[in-house]
Amino acid sequence: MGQNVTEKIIAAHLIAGKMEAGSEIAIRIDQTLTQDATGTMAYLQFETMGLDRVKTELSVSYVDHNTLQEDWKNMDDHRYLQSAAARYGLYFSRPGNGICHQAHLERFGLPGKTLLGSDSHTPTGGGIGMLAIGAGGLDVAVAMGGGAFNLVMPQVIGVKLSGKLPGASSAKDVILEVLRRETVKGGVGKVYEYFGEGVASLTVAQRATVTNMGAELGATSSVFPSDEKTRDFLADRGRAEGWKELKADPDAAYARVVEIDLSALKPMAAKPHSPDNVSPISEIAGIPVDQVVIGSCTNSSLDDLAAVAEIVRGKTVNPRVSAGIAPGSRATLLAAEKSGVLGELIRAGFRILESACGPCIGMGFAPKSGGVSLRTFNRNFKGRSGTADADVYLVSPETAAAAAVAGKIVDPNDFPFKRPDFRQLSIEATKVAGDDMLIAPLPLEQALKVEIERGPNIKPCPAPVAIPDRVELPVALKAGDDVTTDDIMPAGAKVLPLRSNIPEISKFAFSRLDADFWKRAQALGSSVVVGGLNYGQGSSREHAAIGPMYLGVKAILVKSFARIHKANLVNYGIVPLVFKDPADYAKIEAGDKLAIEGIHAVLEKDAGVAQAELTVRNTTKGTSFTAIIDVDARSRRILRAGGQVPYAKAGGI
Ligand code: MIC
Ligand code: SF4
Repeated sequence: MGQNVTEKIIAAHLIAGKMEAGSEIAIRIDQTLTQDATGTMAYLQFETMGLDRVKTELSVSYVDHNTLQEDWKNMDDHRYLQSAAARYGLYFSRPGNGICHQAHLERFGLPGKTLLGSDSHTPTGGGIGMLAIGAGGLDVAVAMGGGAFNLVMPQVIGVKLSGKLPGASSAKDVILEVLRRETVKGGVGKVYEYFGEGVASLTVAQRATVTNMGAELGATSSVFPSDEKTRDFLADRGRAEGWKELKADPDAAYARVVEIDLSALKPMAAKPHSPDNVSPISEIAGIPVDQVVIGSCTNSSLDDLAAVAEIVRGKTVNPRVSAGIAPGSRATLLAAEKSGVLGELIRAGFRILESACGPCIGMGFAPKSGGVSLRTFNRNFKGRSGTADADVYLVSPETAAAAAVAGKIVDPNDFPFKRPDFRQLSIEATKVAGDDMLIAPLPLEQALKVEIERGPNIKPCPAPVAIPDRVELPVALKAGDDVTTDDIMPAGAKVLPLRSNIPEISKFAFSRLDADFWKRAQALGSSVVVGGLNYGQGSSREHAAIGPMYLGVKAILVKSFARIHKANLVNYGIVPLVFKDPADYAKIEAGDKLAIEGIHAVLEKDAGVAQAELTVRNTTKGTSFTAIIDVDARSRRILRAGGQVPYAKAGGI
């Protein structure tokens, strides 16, 4: 039988395992990317491997998250990253060059390659036909060292596109429709592969919007075929030789097919506080808007900025709206300048923010208290904007622009609109932007002489300790469904500068849910956290595992996990447990003590997940129930060793 695109890329990179959905596989990684908020930990871990140079085809270290330099901390991180890149043979993308996913797509993305990135939106690369996967920094460090990436062979879901986007409907509306149907839990263990005649009408930038926000499905990745549009994208950037065609065989199969008629898509929004809480704009039209922000790795291409400029042309941002734009990359910013798009935006009253993550990660531009903010971003979890009681709606650039002018949510089709084509200008701007803000890897002899700069903000990562065979753990916190990594370890201007300092950042663990968590957990010594469905959705930040680990959390017991967070827990020695019967969740209260025995024997069993059951006794209530260690046999060996670093040191692969 024929293969789909996902299977073709995996087959070409398979090191171990069988390509059967649900089996453990290991794949070779061609490229890696890191960003500054996760990068310091990744390079600190890479340093402990004792290698002279990265072993990938290409590795890039980006600085795009922590660009607010309130004091020396972020700058210390940047300098550490720059010197580590020079020392170990990586490209370094200087702050200002752009958001990692946008900049990587434009400069390094190649169809058919594998990319592992320490950021959950790494699947942006799927827009150009890469198999691009988000992971914790430690997994990326292993890949930089030439190690395989271990994962469960995903189910491949086909998304069949037909028709063409009408009027002011946008790529964002495609992914919002997928989220509406599939939900934020729907994608766990899956790759969404787009196919059908509708694909040809979408530019690579539009495809990348779709694959980027596929992360919100909880999916392992999302991917488009590589076709003429992909070739044009590469050729426009002087990289035509990197193109190759990649499409599913005519008899390829998908586990399931989702059909979307692009011509029937209307502008939509994800309402507060979840990316899958999607409604057509017609149902929420009229809601007064206080803030509009265009940008983030989802919607910050020249196509996006130009669409906004078209809608606001000759008009002014409504007096009740504070509007901002953060272009995705320096090349985009230059193209916007050359094409007159930037001038039109400035004239209309947009505030121009730097080419970085900025407001998406709560780095400035927080909305007013109780305010309504329309953002072209990918996440609207409560409080992520920096304002706890703000209502954030995720929309397309077209919808955001219309609201900026109208001062309320309106259908962008109410405005005269013709989608502009600035391909030629984009080509010129790319040439002008060049590689000036990218520092290329040094030759080995020079690299070996580089001294790594370690300012006082750079603290080594504390080592995990293996779980004992028998534990009695008090429940330090009982949380509900859909706990996000922003709940477990918030970001924002206050916390992000502490990403390289675990003892300090740990004080913010679970602070969104309970400000005193860190004190209580520390006083308890060892503890367990209980949660509901889809625990750990959102970001790849391993700080959401390292922080709790540092505070003595030994296990997390929930109804289900999000993929990347579960892998991060394993890497840092925290045991991920799921209730065999979800009804047992209701029988536990915060403060109860849970006793588990015979943990080591279960961790040592070499068979599948079904073998990994444990009896948990609630010694406070005098009840007992079954929990499952919800990971494959290799991950159980890692847990037995106390985490990925001790496992690798002991020769584990
Ligand atoms: C995010 O969007 O939450 C981030 C910041 O980009 C994260 C990474 C991080 O927490 O550092 C992500 O999505 O992985
Ligand atoms: Fe940056 Fe936001 Fe994209 Fe995360 S989602 S990489 S914070 S722009």
